Amino acid sequence: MASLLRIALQKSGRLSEDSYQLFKECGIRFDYGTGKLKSVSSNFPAEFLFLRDDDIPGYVEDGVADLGIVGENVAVETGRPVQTVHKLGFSKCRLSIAIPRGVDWAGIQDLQGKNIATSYPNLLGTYLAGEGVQAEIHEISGSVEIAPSIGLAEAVCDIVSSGSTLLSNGLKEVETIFRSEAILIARPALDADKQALVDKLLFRIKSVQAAKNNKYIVLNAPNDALDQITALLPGMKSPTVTPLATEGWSSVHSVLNENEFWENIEAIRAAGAEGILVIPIEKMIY
Ligand code: PRT
Ligand code: ZN
Repeated sequence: MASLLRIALQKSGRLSEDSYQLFKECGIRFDYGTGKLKSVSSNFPAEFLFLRDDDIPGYVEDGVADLGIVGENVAVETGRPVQTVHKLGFSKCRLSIAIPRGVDWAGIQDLQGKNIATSYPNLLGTYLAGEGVQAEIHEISGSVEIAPSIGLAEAVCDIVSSGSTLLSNGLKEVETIFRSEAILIARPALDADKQALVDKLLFRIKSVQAAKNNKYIVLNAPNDALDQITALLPGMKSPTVTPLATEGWSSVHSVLNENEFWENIEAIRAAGAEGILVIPIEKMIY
């Protein structure tokens, strides 16, 4: 029987939409939605399992799933021996220590002998041990941010994204202990057939990510500034330069990393480029 890659995704939560979108952009179709526990793709040898994120590393370790998408925070906290295959760049957040706004903070040593509420006892415990701080860690599974106001703890250690949850609970962020984003995890030692499917999937994911980070640039350049302008537009190999109908001008096409584009755009314009078009790229194959 041909191999079927089993991929565990969060059923519904902060990782779900971007995970589904990623597979869509990779051209892999499957149904998901209310009540569905699993779904087989109609055009890729993969079966998707919809689970709670906390259970995904365990299912991947046990071989119920071959791959999974989780936050790095969950992968590290659960401590399961799974392999990180690729960082996916979405659901970025940080795990931070926060204390009531009115309390002074001189540094991590201030937590010596204090009570800290968190859903991440392992990550916090490792961090505090590394800093030589002995504190009482209270593991709670949700609404960590209310712990100081109900007298359960003097500090919290929780996931922060915009910071508004801490703010509205009268807390201030004082130390970031871990930075996280969604990652693709795999069961170590997959058989050759499954590994070949993982490689095929990874190739697609990398092409989608490269396309997102790059833009296709088209501009008109006076011929006497071509050397200067093309030097600012390295492209995948080198830029394409074709003559325009107007004497003394050329059209230059290239691909540029989005950050490089913003850094170089003033220099490109100053060199005489006109009619600059920046076009999104759907897939980018190296
Ligand atoms: O039901 P299930 O168990 O599957 O989901 P869950 O409720 O445990 O997880 P979910 O969907 O909330 O988060 C999944 C993953 O998204 C996390 O493990 C993180 O890797 C990542 N992520 C990104 C976040 C956030 N941003 C985030 N803001 N996870 C949680 N939060 C929470 C945080 O706990 C706090 O309550 O949002 C609040 C803080 O947000 P701000 O914007 O107010 O700072
Ligand atoms: Zn969860």
